[in-house]
Amino acid sequence: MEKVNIKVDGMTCGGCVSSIQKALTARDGVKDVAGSVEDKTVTVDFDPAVINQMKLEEAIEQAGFDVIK
Ligand code: 9UX
Repeated sequence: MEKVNIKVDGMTCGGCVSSIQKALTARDGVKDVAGSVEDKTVTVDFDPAVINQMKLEEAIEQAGFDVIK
């Protein structure tokens, strides 16, 4: 398993965090997702043999949020 912190813009309440968690955990290879509105960060535990950071970021953007590069 590998862990990444992804900076995300547009999360303004806990519901946003839930949406992102739902969008990411629906993907194969994603084990755990934690988000912080205060830190504008999403922490993802994933299996790098199955999914990569670029795909995680795509899923966040498809859920309607902006990834800060
Ligand atoms: Mo809160 Mo986020 O009402 O998409 S859920 S701002």
